[in-house]
Amino acid sequence: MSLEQTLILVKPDGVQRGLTGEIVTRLEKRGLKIVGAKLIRPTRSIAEIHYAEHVGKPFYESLIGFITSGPVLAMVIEGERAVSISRQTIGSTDPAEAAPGTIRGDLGLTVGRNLVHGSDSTERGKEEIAIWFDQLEIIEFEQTMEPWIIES
Ligand code: D4T
Repeated sequence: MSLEQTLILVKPDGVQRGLTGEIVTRLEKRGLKIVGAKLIRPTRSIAEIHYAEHVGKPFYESLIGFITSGPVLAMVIEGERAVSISRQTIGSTDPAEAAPGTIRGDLGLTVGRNLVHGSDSTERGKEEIAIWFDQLEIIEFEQTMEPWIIES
């Protein structure tokens, strides 16, 4: 068992296109559990902290402009190997290269409008959750269906 938490953001394009439900559904159907969720209009300051690793890259300014352009649905998602499983469900960074069946492969076209963010490691997941959520906003609870998803 490797129970993990990861940060998922439905980016402004996903919210504006009315795809939040579709994206949440795909993650939930995979067996992942939402333990925190809120709609936020990101400030430049939170965007700069979140995307600090990309400072200086050619796409940095457009990335910051995009993520602050409208509300995002921020979620803490928990489950068995939640980091890698959610990234697999999300698909490759560039939707043009993302496999059909993934969120980006089915719903996206270009890298600058790739709909959703997912932490890329468990360590990074912890850091990103701390950027976007207070501990009190994360609710630990059991779903009775869990034995039907995860073999103990
Ligand atoms: P996020 O962080 O949004 O889940 O994306 P990834 O983890 O899949 O990819 P990333 O960190 O390499 O890129 C962060 C973010 O920048 C956008 N981007 C990326 C862009 O607009 N142009 C580019 O050339 C690249 C590489 C898309 C995702």
